[in-house]
Order: sequence, then structure tokens, then C-alpha cells
Amino acid sequence: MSEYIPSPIGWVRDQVELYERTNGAEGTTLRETGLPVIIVTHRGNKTGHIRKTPLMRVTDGDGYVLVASQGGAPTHPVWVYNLRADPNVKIRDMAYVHAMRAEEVEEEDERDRLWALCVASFPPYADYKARTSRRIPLFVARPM
Ligand code: F42
Repeated sequence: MSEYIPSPIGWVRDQVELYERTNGAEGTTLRETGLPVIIVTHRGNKTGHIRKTPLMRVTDGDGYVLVASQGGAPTHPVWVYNLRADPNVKIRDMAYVHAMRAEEVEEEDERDRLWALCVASFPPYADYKARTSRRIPLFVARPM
């Protein structure tokens, strides 16, 4: 069985631990923003280990938009490469946990439509986009 390796970032690791231990009763928002967070479980493309990544909760119908913003950093978060290699994920949204398939969105009109949803859910995404020259990858995870 694959081993779960927690994030090397302390506050991220702590959020996942609290969120899961309380079955989505605590640790479900991003710090002082108070805005909701989901947990994405995925598989490392090099190690094969299980990884858990909190992301902002952006919904599109029964799907979740996964935004690889990483605070406007110049490089993609490495979970992007994991999802590209293996799109099978588990999404936790509070107490709701569901197996889903995450597909990267390449088409520009669809990216624009989704981006509007992302900024409406979490306004700082607009600043993150302005801060970086990279094209921020967007995935949509939908029930299989
Ligand atoms: N990050 C976002 O990009 N978008 C968000 O909307 C977002 C919201 C958010 C809310 C709450 C919160 O606590 C964190 C939030 N974050 C958000 C931060 C997010 O959780 C991640 O920490 C961030 O996106 C960075 O992701 P990362 O995958 O680059 O994480 C690094 C720090 C990491 O875990 N590195 C590991 C390590 O050991 O250094 C490697 C993990 C890994 O997946 N390794 C792969 C493997 O095979 O196991 C290899 C990957 C490769 O190809 O190199």
C-alpha cells in the first residue's frame, strides 16, 4: 500500500491534519480570509506516495475547479505534475468525500469562464495572476 507523506509546509500540513481529524468540522477555511478550502488527495508522479493538498473551494456544478496559483509564484506547484500523470483524485469538501477525475482545462474560452468563478470565490486569485507571467493551470475535478 502507498504511504501518505504530509506536506513539508507546516501550516499546510496542520490544516490537512485538523480538517481530516475533525471530519471537516474544523480547519476548513483559509486563515483570516474565512473562505472555504477543500482537500485534494492525489498520487506522487515520482514516488507513488499519497499526497494531500488543500486548495480553495471553487465549484462548477458538481465539479471543483483546482487552481494552481501557488500565491502567484513563478513556478507551478508540483501537484500539477501529479494530476497530469494520474488524474484520479479524492476530493474532501467538509464531511463529503468523493472519488473524482481531474482534467486540465486548455481551451481559452473555458479557462476564462472558470477563471471568473475562481475570482468570485477567492478574490486574491486576481492578484496572484497579476504577479506571475506563467499561465496558471486550471483543472476541473468531476465525479467519475
Ligand atoms: N495552493 C494553490 O496553488 N492554490 C490554492 O488555491 C491553494 C489554497 C490553499 C488553501 C489552504 C492551504 O492550507 C493551502 C493552499 N494552497 C493553495 C497551498 C497548497 O496546499 C500547496 O501547498 C501549494 O500549492 C504547493 O504545492 P506543492 O505540490 O508544490 O507542494 C510542495 C510544497 C510539496 O508538497 N512538495 C513535496 C516535497 O516533498 O517537497 C513534494 C510533493 C510531491 O507531490 N512530490 C511528487 C512525488 O512523486 O511524490 C513529485 C512531484 C514532481 O513532479 O516533482
